[in-house]
Amino acid sequence: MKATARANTNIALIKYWGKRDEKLFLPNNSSLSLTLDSFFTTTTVEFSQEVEKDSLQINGASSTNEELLRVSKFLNIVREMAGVNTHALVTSENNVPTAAGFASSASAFAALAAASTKALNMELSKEELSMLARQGSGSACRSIYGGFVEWEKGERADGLDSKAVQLLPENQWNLTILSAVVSSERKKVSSREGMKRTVETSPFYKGWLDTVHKDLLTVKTAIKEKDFLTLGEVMENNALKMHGTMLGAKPPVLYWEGGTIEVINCIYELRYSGIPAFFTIDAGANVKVLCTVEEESTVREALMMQKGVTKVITCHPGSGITYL
Ligand code: 2P0
Repeated sequence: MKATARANTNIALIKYWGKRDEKLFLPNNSSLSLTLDSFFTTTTVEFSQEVEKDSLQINGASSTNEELLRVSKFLNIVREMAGVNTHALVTSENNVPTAAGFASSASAFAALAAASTKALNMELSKEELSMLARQGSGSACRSIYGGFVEWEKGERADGLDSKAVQLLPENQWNLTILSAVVSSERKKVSSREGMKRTVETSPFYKGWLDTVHKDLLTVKTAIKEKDFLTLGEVMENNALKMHGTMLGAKPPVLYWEGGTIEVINCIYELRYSGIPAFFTIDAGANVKVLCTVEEESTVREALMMQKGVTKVITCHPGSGITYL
């Protein structure tokens, strides 16, 4: 009745932005990510007849009611699948700066899905686990696997074909992602609210949907051919298009801060000087920079010189879920 699992976060190279079903977390577009090795969540779930309600501790402290509610709702899905009604004690250790665009919910719900189902001796395939994790947070479905991962959006209304699949294991292509921290503040607009507002009010959202599939196909080929330049160019353009759609929303959704622009300009300058590095930005102010392992220290030094950058964290491709 007790199990522990660890999941890494992932960074979307082709972004998920917008849902066709909010309850089941079904996306409007397929997305593609790289699982990282430096940010992870370790979660222990213990189902116990002795407790009358679920409890949640995050990094040694009691969670907020909102966090507990989200976890309980997720555990209700697990309990229903397993045919039990026992409550659970959940403890979670996060080394991800929460809600600063580092997709902490991805590692959190992937680890929770893995630990809770293991605790109940449910034997789920990776695909089933991915579909379960998706119902806690969309991007979590990709963190079940290591390396390059595609979340196939699916067509079905019941979501049974909306799942992640691995495209290339983590040990097949070593690249570097440098996370430039420009803010550790909790963002003011959640991804959930940001994408909902964009879908409902941005006239540019149609343009996003018209081009994202082509971006995905191009990146899949680039991964197959280990074509770094194409991967970087399409990834960067895809992120800018996602942020462009948000700026057209009413009221606008702007996650960037001064440091974000500084890092963007720094990457442009590196490229002018012949160093291939590309950026991507999630629903937050921090910037992730993709470069080759050979250029890692040069790019890192350039990022550290930026006034608005407080920290640079080096990541490489990471593994999927592990049971501890
Ligand atoms: C992604 N993001 O593909 C995109 C790009 C942020 C920008 O998935 O509402 O926490 O829980 O499904 O997964 C962040 O959104 O949102 C996200 P929900 P989630 O990584």
